[in-house]
Amino acid sequence: MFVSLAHSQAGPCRPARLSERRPGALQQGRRCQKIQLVRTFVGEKTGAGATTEAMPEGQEREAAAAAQGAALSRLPRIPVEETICMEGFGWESHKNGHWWRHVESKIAQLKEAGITHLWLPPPSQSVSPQGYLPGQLYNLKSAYGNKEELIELNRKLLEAGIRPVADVVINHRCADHQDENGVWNRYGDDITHNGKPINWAQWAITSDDPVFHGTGNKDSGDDYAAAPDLDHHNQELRDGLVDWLNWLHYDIGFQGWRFDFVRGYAPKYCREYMERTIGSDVFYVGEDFVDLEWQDGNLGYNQDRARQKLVDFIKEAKHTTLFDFPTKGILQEAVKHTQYDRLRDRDGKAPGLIGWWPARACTFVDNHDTGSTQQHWPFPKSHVMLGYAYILTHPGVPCLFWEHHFDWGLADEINKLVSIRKVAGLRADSKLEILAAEHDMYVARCGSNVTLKLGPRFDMPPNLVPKEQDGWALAASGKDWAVWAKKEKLGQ
Ligand SMILES: [Ca+2]
Ligand SMILES: [Ca+2]
Repeated sequence: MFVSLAHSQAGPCRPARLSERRPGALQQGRRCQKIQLVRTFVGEKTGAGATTEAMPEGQEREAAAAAQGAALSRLPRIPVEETICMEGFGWESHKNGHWWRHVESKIAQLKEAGITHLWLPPPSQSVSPQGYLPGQLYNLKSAYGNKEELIELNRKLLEAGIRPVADVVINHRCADHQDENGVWNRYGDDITHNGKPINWAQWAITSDDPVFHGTGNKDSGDDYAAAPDLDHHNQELRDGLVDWLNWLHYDIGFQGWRFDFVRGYAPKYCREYMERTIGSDVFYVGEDFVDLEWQDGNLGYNQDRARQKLVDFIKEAKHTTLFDFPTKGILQEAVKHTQYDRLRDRDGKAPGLIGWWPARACTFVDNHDTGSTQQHWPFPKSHVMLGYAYILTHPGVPCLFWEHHFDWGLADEINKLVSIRKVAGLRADSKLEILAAEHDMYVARCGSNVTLKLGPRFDMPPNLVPKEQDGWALAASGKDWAVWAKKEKLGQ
């Protein structure tokens, strides 16, 4: 049996507040419950291709922004492989009312955490307070705060050496006005800005959107039920989005993009949005909550089709990483059922996206959808640190979660693992050697100087125990996990 993970795309699945405008989107939000995203994916495994560079647009705007006093400090680019990201919010962070200011108050702790990037929630005005039903893209008055507070937050993050990443929701956009049939498919553009106006009409909406009466081309990806899907085939629409992204970069201070619902449009457009804005060699991440395969309610051991789908997208989009949903799913099933043999595929590699394309895999334990207050697909609570021990000692770009740090009291333990990763020089593309993967024990060595053991088995085979005489020292441990590092790396 092939069972879809019912992808619950943040905002629209939750009832929006009645006081909010655009009832069209509100009504359609209920349809989201019925989405079944079951697809079959085929293709070939691939590695990274050659790079062709396109110059980002909008650099001249930097000087203009400086003249307006909005200049933001710039940070040197760091290799994507050395990125350590954190999701800087949970599902209900908007309830704080001043989230931008709240994050600003935590910058010292964020710096201590050793992160290089902080992913912030969608910044634009939105039908749903979480931000995933955006309307007026240039209006940055949101449930998280206002434009001035956001610029100030980004400026302070950059001063602290942390690059803010914007959550870019561009598969769909909620309209401001109804057409003659009462359908919400006409857009306003209420905020004065440079670049193309985005007061779009039905032409900007895909013609196969089942609800919003678009007259554009057919969707280049999946439809999102709760809102009008944008026609990314349309050059004028793409130009408008590029202008907006460049404004977010040059005027507001964002240094990377997290592409929401990236399965909703073609990877070539995703590539264009990177190349025409911040450019290549920068950390980006896309969210494709890919369907995993299940048999009789059990997660299949082989998730090649899921990771193949992710690889196919990355190959065409070229510059972005994707969230490694296969790794999360497999790891948490291994923990739940004591099936650590899941953690090695038939070729002896890691079974998630990190096994095939580690430099383009963004690993995580939970996010605002899977965990937080939604709990759609949470990692076993008792073993969250085991999850961090895995992602922080393994290849891939790790993405921490705000709530684990600030609400669960795990900051010290996670910081220690981040520190071990940095001191040992582990990167997204470090070599991984899986030494054992049995039902109750997993042992792996990453980058030749870090060893991880997972699972409840107490006695490791003597040949697998990292020995002091070989230069190993226990660096960190917790429930069912232990990490050793080479002593010279720990400064011992
Ligand atoms: Ca739609
Ligand atoms: Ca779409």
